[in-house]
Amino acid sequence: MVSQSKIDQAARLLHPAKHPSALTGAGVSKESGIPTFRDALDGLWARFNPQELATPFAFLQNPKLVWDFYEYRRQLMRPAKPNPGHRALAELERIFGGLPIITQNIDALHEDAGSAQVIALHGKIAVNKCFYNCQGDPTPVDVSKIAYDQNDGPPPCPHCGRKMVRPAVVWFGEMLPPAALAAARAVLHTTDVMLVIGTSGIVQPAASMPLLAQDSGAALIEVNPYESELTDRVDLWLDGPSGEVLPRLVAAVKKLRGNAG
Ligand code: BV8
Repeated sequence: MVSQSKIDQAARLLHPAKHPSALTGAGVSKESGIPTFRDALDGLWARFNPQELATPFAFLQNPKLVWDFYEYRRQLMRPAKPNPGHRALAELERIFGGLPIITQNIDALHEDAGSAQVIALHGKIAVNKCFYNCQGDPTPVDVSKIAYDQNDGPPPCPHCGRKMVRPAVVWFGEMLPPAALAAARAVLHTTDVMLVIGTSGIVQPAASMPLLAQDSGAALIEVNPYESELTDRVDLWLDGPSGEVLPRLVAAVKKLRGNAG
């Protein structure tokens, strides 16, 4: 359990922030029942490395395998609800009058929790598109409107007919959406305190973002039960689960603000 003195220390660091922000990874959704990337996915998928499935090459090689991998993860994410960690971040946004969240997650749980300023670096798993972007980048496809054999791999694109509809997420080896990158970069230049929550700090360019913010003068507060690639660079490490730590951090900030909230 993270000590109250460390929570209070983090609150003193966060309280005076004029432009607080957050960078989140899969760990913030762990307590919503969604396995992180580094967790061994259970059953069939324990045999595969997600990083080898989340690439355009894997999809070209075996569209059905990759499509089924995402259908499986959609099944895991569909019932998931925001946890107290997501809700605490939405409350901090209300307390500070704004708190942009740069997220690596594709589960949309920050939006579901009420956060209004979410920058989804890697897209959203609930959205699909034509692999060839045959009508322009991106060519969204609503698969709920397509009758297709669910055992037969990806549905056909309603425009070009090719059975290469894919999740609208950023795969390894693919560029991040320019609009998301630009929005994230604007945050990195202005933020004065960044919460770095539930990320191993391995995947680029997301993993460099806290360090770029720090170079621009931001203080970094990490929330993660385990050490990450960023821990030795942050100003304060709250070594506990975000669903437990973040609500305590909100309470400590509110206390400093005389519960004005
Ligand atoms: C790019 C969407 C330019 C898909 C994801 C060679 C060739 C090509 C590229 C590269 C290369 N070498 C390096 C690269 C760059 C590559 C990369 O970073 N590779 C890594 C593996 C080194 N990046 C890219 O390819 C990016 N694009 O660079 O374009 C380019 C283009 C061509 C050639 C060169 C460069 C695109 C990266 C985006 C990939 N898509 N997601 C999908 O989800 O299926 S990334 C995916 O993995 C996630 O979105 C997330 O970003 C990442 C997993 O990281 P985390 O979120 O941190 O999750 P993780 O499981 O790792 O950690 C969880 C953490 O939570 C842990 O620390 C744990 O302790 C903690 N935790 C656990 N419980 C809790 C908790 N924390 C709090 N509370 C808890 N309760």
